[in-house]
Amino acid sequence: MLHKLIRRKPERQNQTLAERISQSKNEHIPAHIAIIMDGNGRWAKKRALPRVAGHHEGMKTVRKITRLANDLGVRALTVYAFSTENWKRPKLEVDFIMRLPEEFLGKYLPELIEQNVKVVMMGENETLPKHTQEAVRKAMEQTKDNTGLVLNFALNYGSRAEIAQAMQKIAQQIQEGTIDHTDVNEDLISQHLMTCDLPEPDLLIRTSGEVRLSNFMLWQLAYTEFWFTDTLWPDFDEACLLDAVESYQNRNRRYGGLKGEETN
Ligand code: V07
Repeated sequence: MLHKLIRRKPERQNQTLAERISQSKNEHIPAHIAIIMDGNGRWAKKRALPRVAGHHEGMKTVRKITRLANDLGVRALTVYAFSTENWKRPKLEVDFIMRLPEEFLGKYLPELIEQNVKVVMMGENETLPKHTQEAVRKAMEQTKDNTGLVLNFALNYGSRAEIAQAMQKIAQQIQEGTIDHTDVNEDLISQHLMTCDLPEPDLLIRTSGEVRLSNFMLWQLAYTEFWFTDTLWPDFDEACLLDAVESYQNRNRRYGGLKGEETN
């Protein structure tokens, strides 16, 4: 009893990053983290910079967070880079954003390869600019055999469209007679989503104070823990990711014995 009071773990906020990382690794690490990277425009506005400066800074955050997630042993990291709604933004802003995959990969693909990261994307590829498609295609090709973190870019992605597309594929198979309508169950639907090769997200992070899903992974997030923060995406750093992971681990520890009972 007494030793618990005297030899308490140091407060996590006073620990160095390295200490927090190694402590987190001793506990259950979320296998899949999904992130809605919000607040790039607001970050720029606060500095009287153009919105695109915020998107550019946000791109550097993706690199930073990928490196830490991989180091922690996270298996998959999905980042919402561009939604089907984002086409409504001014054309010049969209044109700039669509150059970011090339810039990101031009700068960071060598280190992603070095870190054994596998790059994949989900979303409607065909309506992206050709130069964007080509950059992403090359990165996926060059990293396809990597066995470390899967870095999944949601690019021109919308969850309802994804579900509708899965339904079309399933309906077609029923019509062709390769499956029966009674074969349609949760597993079959999951297998037809763009995330069919990934575990379901354990942790969803949304930055910038917005508390909604915005058509992101609606099916896949059914049992996911949510972490919302006011931090703007360009300001989101290693300590912020550790805050989210530690909170996930605390919840897990608290409810660990009650899986499937009070947690649903
Ligand atoms: C984008 C930066 C992050 C904040 C959110 C909006 C802007 C990295 C990529 C990317 C995508 C595919 C890929 C490699 C990198 C990216 C878009 C926007 C469209 F293979 N950041 N980033 N793509 N932003």
